[in-house]
Amino acid sequence: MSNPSEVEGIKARSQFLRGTLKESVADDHTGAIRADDTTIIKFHGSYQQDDRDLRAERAEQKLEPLYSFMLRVRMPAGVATPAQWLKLDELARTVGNETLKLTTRQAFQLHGVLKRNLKATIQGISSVALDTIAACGDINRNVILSANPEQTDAWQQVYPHVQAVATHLLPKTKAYHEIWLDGELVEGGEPEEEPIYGPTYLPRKFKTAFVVPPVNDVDVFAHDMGFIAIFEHGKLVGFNVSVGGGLGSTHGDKTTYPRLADVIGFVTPEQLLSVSEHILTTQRDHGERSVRKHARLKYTIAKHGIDWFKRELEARTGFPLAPARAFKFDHNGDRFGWVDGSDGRAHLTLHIDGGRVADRGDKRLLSGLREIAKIHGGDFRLTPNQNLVIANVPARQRARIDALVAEYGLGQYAHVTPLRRDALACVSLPTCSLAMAEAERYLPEFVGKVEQLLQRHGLLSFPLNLRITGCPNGCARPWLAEVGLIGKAPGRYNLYLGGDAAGTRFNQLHQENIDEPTILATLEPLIARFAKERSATERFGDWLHRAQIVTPVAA
Ligand code: SRM
Ligand code: SF4
Repeated sequence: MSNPSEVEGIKARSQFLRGTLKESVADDHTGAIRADDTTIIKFHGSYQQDDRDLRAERAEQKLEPLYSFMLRVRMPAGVATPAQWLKLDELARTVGNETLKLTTRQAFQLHGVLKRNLKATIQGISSVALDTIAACGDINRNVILSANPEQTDAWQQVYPHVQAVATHLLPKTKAYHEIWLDGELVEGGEPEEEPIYGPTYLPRKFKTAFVVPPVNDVDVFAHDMGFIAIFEHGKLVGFNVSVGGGLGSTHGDKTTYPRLADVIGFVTPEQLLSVSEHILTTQRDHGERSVRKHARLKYTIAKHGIDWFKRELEARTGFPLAPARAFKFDHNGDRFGWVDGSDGRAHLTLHIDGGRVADRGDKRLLSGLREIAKIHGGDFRLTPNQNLVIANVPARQRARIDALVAEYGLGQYAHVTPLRRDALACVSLPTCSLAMAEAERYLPEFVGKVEQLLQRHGLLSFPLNLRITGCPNGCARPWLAEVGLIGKAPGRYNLYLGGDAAGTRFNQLHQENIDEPTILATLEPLIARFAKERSATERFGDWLHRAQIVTPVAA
């Protein structure tokens, strides 16, 4: 067996996620933290970053990079109260970069927090009963759930199970409280135990999603562990279980690849916690710990086989999984606009370009949502597609919220094309250290160019699922789009075509390392043919298969 990776050593030595973080944060000679602590701080929900737009200039001036920290707030199912929104808004304006980022996994990110402000910021987050623990790192991350307000009754039945699994799989170390919240020092960490994780936690990140069919807004098959809610006569009876999804890969390395999860059976709500724990411990014990790029659950399953995995899981839980129940997905985006709930309350889903809540020109999203939070009598739900639901609005507040939406330019959902409304891009430059090309900053401009193509062929009001990422880690789930662009180098992307509209089929590499004119020149004749050849309800991704421009591949 090969030696454990360096990260395994850092975790083992960290005494349950302490490392030397306290000392690192206290050191005012540098804006950075010690190298080993950059691994440990991820488990506390933060990444050390530097502004890549300024890197070269600062190096020329012989200055250290402009280090700052991204903080990711863990919020099961993406639910936030108005008070929580207002606190995050305040932090974004006072210690962040004056933006709030809504992520593809229903979390908030603050960017640009300087080291000297980290502790107070985490304390601020804690003051409204939120935290950042386990939002990143080799551990079960934020547990997500469909946000579709058309299914409020189903959502209410599933939500307590999301919270239960999220809480059950949290780390038990007190390091977070000790370092950030001035909790009592647990000397050296000796008395602590991590009954589920053990001292080295998981081999790699681990992601859990719950989904309520027929909407697959969470892209459940992209997750390590998925629970597909099954209802009979409107009552939740249990969950189909899926395992082994994941999207990250490395350009040119065929041993890394995206993989769609397998559905392995059905469990009742009573069996859920045991199953979730033992899926995780199977990966804990059998996942790769030497080569990190092979360490996700998808590779463990690919290595041992899905039948082995199921047997191992059943041996650990002590009960067999029942056969999976029938289900069907029809769409993996969000539903926009107002929806009336069954309890007299209404829900408004807003489109947020790139998930970036900021004040830019006449779109004053940060200010507008602050004003809404001040009067809102319900809550907020972040969607898994970087959008936002103003949820549970009492009938009397609807007109006031509509007025604020209009005043602050938040009503894009009603005016933009379906292409723009559903398009996704990851953060990428300037904060992401792994970015090879632009994504979030490029999306609005690129969408405009594709809109021109669609308009020329009479398809401007037609839905087309487009996703862009700055590298093949796949943070905006580009492999599940009808058209996916994956960054290769500045201004150059790999073009992927042929995903479906329900997040159940991967697209495929069509052209490699091409620039914008080539991408548009490649898309135009396909869109022109599609306009002529499509059947009434056919989507672009499905037509690409029917026309044999792309051919199916195994998951
Ligand atoms: Fe991601 C790493 C941003 C969802 C796969 N992701 C990163 C980092 C932390 C870069 C880094 O390691 O230094 C990015 C921070 C950028 C920044 O400046 O904020 C980053 N990922 C994001 C977010 C914010 C994208 C967004 O625009 O919304 C999403 C945060 C989700 C959250 O709230 O937790 C985000 N990342 C995803 C997804 C989508 C999903 O999970 O549904 C994926 C693909 C699914 C998967 O995990 O396989 C994803 N991110 C990755 C990977 C590749 C993992 C792999 O198995 O190879 C990395 C790199 C890594 O882990 O080494 C990564
Ligand atoms: Fe960064 Fe790549 Fe993720 Fe985009 S896909 S946020 S560039 S790691």
